[in-house]
Amino acid sequence: MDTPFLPLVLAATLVDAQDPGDRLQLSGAPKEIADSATTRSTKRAEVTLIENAVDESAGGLACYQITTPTADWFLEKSGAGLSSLIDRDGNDWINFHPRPGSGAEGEYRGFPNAVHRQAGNYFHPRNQATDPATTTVAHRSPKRVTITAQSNNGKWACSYDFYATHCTFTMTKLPDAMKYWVLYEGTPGGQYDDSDWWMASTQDQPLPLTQQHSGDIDGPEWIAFGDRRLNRVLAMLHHEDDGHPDNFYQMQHKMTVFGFGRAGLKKFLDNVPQRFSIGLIESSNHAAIGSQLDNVWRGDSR
Ligand SMILES: [Ca+2]
Ligand SMILES: [Ca+2]
Ligand SMILES: [Ca+2]
Repeated sequence: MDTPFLPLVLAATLVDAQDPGDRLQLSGAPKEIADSATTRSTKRAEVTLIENAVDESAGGLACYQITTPTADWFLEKSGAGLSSLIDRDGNDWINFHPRPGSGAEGEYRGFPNAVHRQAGNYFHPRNQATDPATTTVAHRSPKRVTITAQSNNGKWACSYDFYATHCTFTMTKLPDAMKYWVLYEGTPGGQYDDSDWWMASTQDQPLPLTQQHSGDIDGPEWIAFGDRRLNRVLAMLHHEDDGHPDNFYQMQHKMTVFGFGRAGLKKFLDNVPQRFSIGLIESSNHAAIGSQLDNVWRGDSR
């Protein structure tokens, strides 16, 4: 151990100079300095999991909290759905709350809200209608956290892969003759505004949320939601293109209702596995969003 002692200021400077993902070797430094530097580096560059978190904005429900450089994610444990997605400025783009009767102001919100009256209601942050699921931490590394879920009736299963840039939801099991959809019911930029906007792979100019979309999105299937106060979007990518409707409308000027494989209350997705990524991108430029989805999100791997 010939490495010279690193003063705290120098150690911190070196950590700040590191590329994301790189670890500084602090052998020889006092343990508390090394631990502090590692914690800071990890928080900036990697995917971290708190297994026993609480989502205060979702009525104190028990959650997994996943912290990444782009977002803080809250996965509600009993329903196995996302209840909050917090950006760097503290805005919650999902904004779920379970209060009965709150409707589009709270209890309807979430992602992916995938199983609706198909041998139960599953993979929705828990509201009064959600049936329980069981979740398991299947993988945990600096680059990825994977949480799997199975409905307690044993008929449905899915997984969530959290990466530094996005989360990929994969439906892995469905019962015979049942169908599902994958929804974003939330609040662009932290609250619904009529001036919030959307664009899609085949819609390169922003349209206000008051303008709906009906029908299939041509491949690559993606949609993005923005808020004019922010140079940032929430994007969703369906990795497997299909011809099923991907409809969007706003509900009561309180939340988005977007669904891959949805028209009205009809579900269309009928096979597994299918993958759906969601995340925040620090741009509102159509080409830049498309490039991030093609070059980064689509290339994620286990
Ligand atoms: Ca907004
Ligand atoms: Ca399509
Ligand atoms: Ca489609």
